[in-house]
Amino acid sequence: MYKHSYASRIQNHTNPAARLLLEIMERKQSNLAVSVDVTKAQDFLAIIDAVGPYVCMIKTHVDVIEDFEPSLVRTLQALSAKYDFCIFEDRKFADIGNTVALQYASGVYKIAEWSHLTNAHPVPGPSVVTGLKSVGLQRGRGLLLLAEMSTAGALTTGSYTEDAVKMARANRDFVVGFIAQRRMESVGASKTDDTTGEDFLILTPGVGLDVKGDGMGQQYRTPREVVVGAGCDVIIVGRGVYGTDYSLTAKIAGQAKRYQDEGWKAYLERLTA
Ligand code: 5FU
Repeated sequence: MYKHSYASRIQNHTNPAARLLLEIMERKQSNLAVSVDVTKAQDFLAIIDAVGPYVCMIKTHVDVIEDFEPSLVRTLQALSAKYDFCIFEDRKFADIGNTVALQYASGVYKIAEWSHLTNAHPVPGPSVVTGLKSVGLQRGRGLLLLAEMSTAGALTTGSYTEDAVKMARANRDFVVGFIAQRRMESVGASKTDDTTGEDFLILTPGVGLDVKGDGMGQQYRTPREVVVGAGCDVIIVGRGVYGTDYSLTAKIAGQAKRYQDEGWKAYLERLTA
């Protein structure tokens, strides 16, 4: 059982984005990230306004927003300061170093300017980290590698996952952890997760209290299964929080509080088990 508290782990990280996330989790007593996957800027902002008090992080897919304008990220940054949450653009970079550096810094979205954390598929090899790091490190940004996905039949297994962990170990100033379904410290190590002396942030999508899947390959586990059973740090919840009617902001806020409570209760259970 991984028993290190979020507060005690701040000192294990030099990366400013990793430290900020752990500080916010402790301050707000929240290990909940809400993934705001909607296509209208108005809905996007209304959901963030509703869930803001309950989350440590807002995860975005900024490229699905149909009426995107640069001012939207400035509003997002203002909400991040108002409600005290980190921003994680779930971009899943997966190209050669030079291209991902351009995609991260430039284009319509200029992700490096506003997103504390982003992520990358390990598939191109270490150069994907080199490219992103050349843009993000100087800005105090952090990277998560996709070591495991939540979908049925995902190819992110075995030696692929092990190689993702190796890539992270070689870049600990910038790679702060993983998108994964369990802890990763013991992967390729002969010790248990809590005795390696390493500290990766484990952010886990595929979390839901009411359903087990979405009919399109997504697989859900409960916050307790993810945090106590698998030792993960941050639960990422999308549709489980905001459903399909985005105008029901009081209900959305209630769901966010429900997931915050469940996630934090599970964390306390892990610490004291
Ligand atoms: F890397 C991953 C993964 O393995 N599974 C995911 O579900 C990312 N995700 C994201 O988390 C996905 O792109 C969605 O943005 C979110 C899950 O949303 P849901 O509505 O809770 O299923």
